[in-house]
Amino acid sequence: MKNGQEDRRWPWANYYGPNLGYIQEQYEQYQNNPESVEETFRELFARFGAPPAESGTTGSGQQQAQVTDSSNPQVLKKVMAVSKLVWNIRTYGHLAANIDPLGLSTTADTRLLEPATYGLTKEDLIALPSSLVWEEAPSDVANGWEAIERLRKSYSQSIAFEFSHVHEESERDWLNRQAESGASIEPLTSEERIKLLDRLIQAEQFEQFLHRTFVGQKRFSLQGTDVLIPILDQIVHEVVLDGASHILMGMAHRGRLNVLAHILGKPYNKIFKEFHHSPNKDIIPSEGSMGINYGWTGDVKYHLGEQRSIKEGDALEAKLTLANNPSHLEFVGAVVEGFTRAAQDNRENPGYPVQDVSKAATITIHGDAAFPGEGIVAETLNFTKLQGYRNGGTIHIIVNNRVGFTTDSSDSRSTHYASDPAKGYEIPIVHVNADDADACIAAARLACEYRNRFKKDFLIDLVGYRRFGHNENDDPETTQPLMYQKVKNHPTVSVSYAEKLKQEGLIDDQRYQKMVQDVQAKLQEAYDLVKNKDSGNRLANVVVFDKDLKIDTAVPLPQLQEINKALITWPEDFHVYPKLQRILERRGDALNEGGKVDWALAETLAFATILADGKPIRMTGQDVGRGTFAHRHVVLHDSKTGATYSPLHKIPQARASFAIYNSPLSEGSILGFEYGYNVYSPETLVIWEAQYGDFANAAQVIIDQFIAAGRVKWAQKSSLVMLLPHGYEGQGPEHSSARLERYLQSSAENNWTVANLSTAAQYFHILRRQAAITEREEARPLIIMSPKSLIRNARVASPGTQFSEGSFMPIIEQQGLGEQPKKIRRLVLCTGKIAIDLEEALEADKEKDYSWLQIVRVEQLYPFPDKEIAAVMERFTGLKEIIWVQEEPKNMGAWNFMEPRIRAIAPSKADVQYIGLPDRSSPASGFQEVHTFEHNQIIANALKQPE
Ligand SMILES: Cc1ncc(C[n+]2csc(CCOP(=O)(O)OP(=O)(O)O)c2C)c(N)n1
Ligand SMILES: [Mg+2]
Repeated sequence: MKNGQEDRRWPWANYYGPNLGYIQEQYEQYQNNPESVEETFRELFARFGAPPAESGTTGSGQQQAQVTDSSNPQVLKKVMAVSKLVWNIRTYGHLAANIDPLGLSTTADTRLLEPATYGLTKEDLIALPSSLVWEEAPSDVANGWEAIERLRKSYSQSIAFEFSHVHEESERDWLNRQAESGASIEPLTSEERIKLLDRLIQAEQFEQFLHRTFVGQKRFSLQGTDVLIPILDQIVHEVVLDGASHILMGMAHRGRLNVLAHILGKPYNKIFKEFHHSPNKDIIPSEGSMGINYGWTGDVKYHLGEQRSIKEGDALEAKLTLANNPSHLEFVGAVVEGFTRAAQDNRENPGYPVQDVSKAATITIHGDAAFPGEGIVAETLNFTKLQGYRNGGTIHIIVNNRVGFTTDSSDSRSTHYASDPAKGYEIPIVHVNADDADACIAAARLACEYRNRFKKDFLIDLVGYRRFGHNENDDPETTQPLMYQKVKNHPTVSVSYAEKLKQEGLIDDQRYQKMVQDVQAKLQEAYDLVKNKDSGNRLANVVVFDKDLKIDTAVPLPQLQEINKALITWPEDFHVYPKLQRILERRGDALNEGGKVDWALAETLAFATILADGKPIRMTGQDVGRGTFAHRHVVLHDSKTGATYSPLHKIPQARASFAIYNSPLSEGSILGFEYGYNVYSPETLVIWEAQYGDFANAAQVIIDQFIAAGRVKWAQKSSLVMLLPHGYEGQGPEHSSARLERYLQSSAENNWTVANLSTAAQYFHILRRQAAITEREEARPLIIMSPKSLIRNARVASPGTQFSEGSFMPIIEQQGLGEQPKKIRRLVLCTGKIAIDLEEALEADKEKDYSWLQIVRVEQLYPFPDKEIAAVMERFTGLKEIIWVQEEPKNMGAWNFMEPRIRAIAPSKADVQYIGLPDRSSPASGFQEVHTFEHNQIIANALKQPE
């Protein structure tokens, strides 16, 4: 391959002798004064630079047409015009391609591909040497006209190339050469083509069998884009040959059963059994929702994932995974990217994990309506170059059936192609006609070759149709009558491909019939296996673990002190920003007698001790290196060189990797990625921090569909930590509430832990507890309402002994109150920042008699610590009131969750009441004074002695 440097010189290749001398003379003049030469020359020089000192060669050696009088400006104009034409063929040739099996597309404006548009005639082009027009023209291309014809054909067949948005010249060049020379898209051998036909028959017969056997059941058939199966065969085969030992796939409903059967190797009988098991999920509630089985709600068959081990020859083995998927289209893409990165990272040693992109490959399959429609797609494509998220190239396939449910493409996107969003990320795109199976395999090969060579994403836009309605109960003719008139009469791809092979003499009809019969027999055999048997149950063996996580998380003080010393040590030539250095060095005494450890140091100590236990950590989120509240500082920046340094990479105690990345400004894709990373590397403590807690609602789908319910739907374990800054401090509607109520509403079956903490030591212990369970049966996500101003509040800081003794406490009783249990009349229950506000108010009024009051901080809201709270209530025999006090409005915060739970354990003679803001539609006031007034009132009411 020639490099880009040489290519830029090509317009001069045919100038020699006096003509070259003339051009050189013109160039000299141009250098002195560009206006002094003809415009044509100006353009040529501006574009291609200086002509060579000596004449070049044509390079191809074929018989060339002659350029007559190349010094003539008219001729040069023609040359320029040809150059434009060639450029536009490479850029827009796809517009004239035959990629539409049904011929539905309105014809595109292809004038840019016509010589006449540039004032060129056939004769003009015949007069030009082919190599002037197309420098790599094969030897059988006689002249410029033939070169243009051939180039146009290369870009406008049933595989169409769209590469001009790839800015990297060497890559674009390589891609164009592949398109023009057919280098990676060589024709298949006869044997390969017969095998391909067999796969198409399998894909089609599988759907037809389901159609006949399970009448009216939804399966979201692949028919119309059946060739997806051999495309995936090819990609899987190639990426394994390229060294991937993990292949991670994400896809939605369309064709999923077919992919499960043929790519993931899920046995036909297992799939048939699932059809038997549940005739119509729409009208029969799942077992879980009727409360029959606990801990396993399950999911519909076209959402389930699968894993398979595959072999390529004797030496190569790979694990192929299709991710479990919710209905919410496209979100799984981010999760799968996380799987891949987890498979590529080596986390065994201190420092950042060491990534090997060749270890794992991602394939994500999209719908043509969903790809441009769902914003999560762009968020996920944005990973491609980011240090913390990139994965060496995802292969994307759009299963483009030209319709989304009942919506035409013209109503679902403003772009020409469904794939257009990928252009912004410079992802090469091929559009390929799903009826041309050979071209589809060529597209798959090109995708793999590109990915392997450049370690970047590639997209295949597989343009086909949908044979039935959105699902098999839908009649598509009511909404797409014209499309379906065509579909009805359109032969299936296996039939048309068989015809092609028959015409080419590769098979005869007898062989074809036998191939079909063999596949049908296999399907029937599998069906007979399950037909008469009890369908069995699909319930996974999900153990519902104990809600209490009693784990020793204390760390001896000397060990902590040693780690603390190492944390404020950095290389001598590293210049920590002086102001920050003073702050960090002050941490040195925190664990000594009389010292206190604040929130940030507690976190760093938790991280350091977790790393010392050999457990890797990955933390991401917006600005996490420093911390939104300028408190974390686990990534230091040299004030002179800008170099970065993380003490957590260098402390001698660390025995595993610590990954910390500032994330891009997205929540959905990032949270999805981190969830995926955690699922695929269960040994890792993965932490995502929201900038403010409420921004997590931009990732609501990931929370609801994956984090809350992944385990009961798919037996998919996760121990992801979400840090959500929460607390009412008068910052307005958006920066106050992390929407605690949303997490509590989805709390059930011990699906996760929800906590709102009031001391640094509690944070230390809960992080260590979480790290201890990541690989255990008890693993579950942890949602923390994390502090903002409390980060610097001395009341939250904890003495060293609280780290070296004890463990996480689900509730904390207020120090200094409740000393005479019998006198207690009111028990205040609360959580988080308001507990600190109450403590401050109590201290401000030290002289007052509070013997009638106790305050209990509910640090772990879910699982609800009923036993612990009940035990407190029992001690207070004269209890009259139990009051839930909160800073949030009544319809938000924890009240709705707490009320029935408190009532269930409250002594019958005690009243259960609420103090907090009234119902509100916006979580907090935009006016600081209003906030302060209302908040003070809540505190005052909570501490007001009942009459
Ligand atoms: C986030 C989300 N919104 C809406 C839907 C409902 N829905 C399911 S399939 C579908 C159409 C999808 O069209 P396309 O992406 O072209 O995939 P196809 O079904 O045609 O393969 C819609 C709107 C959904 N599943 N997820
Ligand atoms: Mg579609």
